[in-house]
Amino acid sequence: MTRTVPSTPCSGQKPGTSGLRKKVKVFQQPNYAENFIQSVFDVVERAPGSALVVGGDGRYHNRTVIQQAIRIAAANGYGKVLVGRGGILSTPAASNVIRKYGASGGLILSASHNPGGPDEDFGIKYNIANGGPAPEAVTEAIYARTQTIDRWLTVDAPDVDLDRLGSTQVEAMTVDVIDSVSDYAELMESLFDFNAIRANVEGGFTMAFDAMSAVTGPYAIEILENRLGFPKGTVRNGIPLEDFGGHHPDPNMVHAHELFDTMFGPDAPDFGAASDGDGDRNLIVGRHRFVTPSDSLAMLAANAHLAPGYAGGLNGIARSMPTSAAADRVAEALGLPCFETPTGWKFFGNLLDAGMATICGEESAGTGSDHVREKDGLWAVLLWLNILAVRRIGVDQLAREHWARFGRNYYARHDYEALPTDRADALMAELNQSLSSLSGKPFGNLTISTADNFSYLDPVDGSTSSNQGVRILFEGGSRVVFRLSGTGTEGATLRVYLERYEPVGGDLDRETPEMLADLIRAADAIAGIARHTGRTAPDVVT
Ligand code: VG1
Ligand code: CO
Repeated sequence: MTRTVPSTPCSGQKPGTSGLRKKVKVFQQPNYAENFIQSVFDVVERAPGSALVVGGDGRYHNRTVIQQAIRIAAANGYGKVLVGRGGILSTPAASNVIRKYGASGGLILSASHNPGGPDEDFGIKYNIANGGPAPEAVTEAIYARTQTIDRWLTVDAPDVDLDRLGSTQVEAMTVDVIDSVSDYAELMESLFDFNAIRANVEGGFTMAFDAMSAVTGPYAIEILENRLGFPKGTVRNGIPLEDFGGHHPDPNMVHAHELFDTMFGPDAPDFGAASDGDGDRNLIVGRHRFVTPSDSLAMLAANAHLAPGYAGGLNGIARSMPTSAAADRVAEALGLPCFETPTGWKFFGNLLDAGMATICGEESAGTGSDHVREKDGLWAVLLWLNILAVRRIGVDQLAREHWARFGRNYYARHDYEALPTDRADALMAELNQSLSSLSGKPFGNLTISTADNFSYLDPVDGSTSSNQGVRILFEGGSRVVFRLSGTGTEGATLRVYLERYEPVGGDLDRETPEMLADLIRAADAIAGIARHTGRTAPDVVT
């Protein structure tokens, strides 16, 4: 029997770059999660009796919200809920399940790379029937609904046993607990040359994969160790923990420093990789060679035809605006269209659906393709393994050959975290006001050519997304981008993206900080970072 629970709107339920993210304590308030889930069901497109996918990254509070979502879905006329065993589905696996089983959408419960635990973060994201994050028009409709909601619907049913595979009835709705890993592993086998990778492993190729006690552990163990033959122990921190072992499950030099120590140590394996809380990000580091995510996108695009799933070539490449232009140079050389979108995977969905782009990427360690509609950490790792196995070279050599052919985009991102929101807003407001007067201005030996605030016109549906970050372009192709994060849960995070291009024949083998030193100084002079925030150095450099 459906029960109507009267409610009133909860403030602050506007989804950010990737869903609604708040502290667990906020989600534990009465009506908070229920209101949001009901608002989703009230506005999204779905036929009566359609299927919904539900799963998360296993963080604290995951199981509670899954049980809430199942009861609310049953009361709202869904015919079926597909849920990963133990409530676990990585973000790319959830995208795959939505597509494979023709679900009308899915709820992905994750705060991605943010820490987990009773005092840390939780999140809910809705993905549409193509398997991708809801586009802005949908997230805005959901937000509008959260502001007027006056009830949510539920049924009185016991919790579903999430640890036992198989079907259960919840009133008229079926709940299928499915194996989280097998569909995904099968998809990977259809895209990559597992035999070539296995042969490389048998020939002595070694790797270390850090699952960061997050969702990719079971996927990585099954694929890397069981199916590809890497020895047991190749996957480190492979058991998903509710608090990720107290760490930030963010695969970068700061939070995955143990992997870095291994990869830059004397006994480094050939290849190192890591993934984030929900499995959609990837870190690639070769023996004594870090590959920036922007470079990884370019290198994967240039070599993707070596994997069976991409043997026919690519339709196009898409990157988010702050991502370096390294991929643009590959697109140009291959005669492919290249798209520049705002930050966040939701902007790639239309391009992928329309067949205009095959590979997409973000500087934040997100890479993916048209195989699902999310970025996909293990996919990127497997494409790298496939390419290295076919070319029979190491990461360092591949990178050097790439730069010799395309030039090198030295790149770094500086994050200033947990800033008082008013100060971060003041910095951005002043910067925006100064844009029209910046052209032609010199900063040290750099001269600004143009400055603007990025606005995106979606070539597929004609929608416009404005205010997506300030771009300062210098003569000669260097660039600084400023934007505020849309995924944090404490104060504001300022992201400063720094990029300098060295052409073929230039200085291709230098250290990134020294190559970016002038740009770092210019960025502070232009935006007044120290003046506004009192900070003289970033908290995190990636
Ligand atoms: C960040 C990244 C962005 C990414 C988003 C979600 O957003 O910059 O590239 O798509 O996180 O990734 P923001 O607004 O904080 O800069 V995940 O792995 O957290 O789903
Ligand atoms: Co993520």
